[in-house]
Amino acid sequence: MNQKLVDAINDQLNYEIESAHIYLAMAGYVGTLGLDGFENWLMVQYEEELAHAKKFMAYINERGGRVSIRGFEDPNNDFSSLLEVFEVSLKHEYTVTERINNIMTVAHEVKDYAAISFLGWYVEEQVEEEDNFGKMIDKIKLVKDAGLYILDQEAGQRVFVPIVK
Ligand code: OFO
Repeated sequence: MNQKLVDAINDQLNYEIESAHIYLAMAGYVGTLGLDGFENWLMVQYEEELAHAKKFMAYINERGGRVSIRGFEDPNNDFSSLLEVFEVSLKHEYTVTERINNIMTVAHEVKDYAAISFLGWYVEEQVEEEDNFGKMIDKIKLVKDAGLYILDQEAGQRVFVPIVK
């Protein structure tokens, strides 16, 4: 695989692990609010991000590239509300979408059609990620405090579904 493309995918692999930590910190904060369901929801998000990272890692290896794992800055652990957590998350997902699109641009530049096909999964996944967070923001705004308990029950039902290739 073209080295520029390997580097771009490796960079995103690391960003997915960083994303996992961002959501882990959010889950910790939400747990202190007594919202166990939302804590579960964000822990599922944490697992999803790790799965995204593992999928990138497997692909680099499959294509004969070299993976390089890096460290990253501490995630934010201080928020003012559940709504803020989800608003920050949606912004984060917009950034991820932009990053995936940029990798797709590199894949097109080097005419790596296999990588274009592989990256298509992430393009679709980002549509789902943005939708998940966007809808939850709408619901949180709608229900206010009384309904938050019911929404917390719903969030508690979220289950991590492993990626099937
Ligand atoms: Fe891996 O999509 Fe969210 O960050």
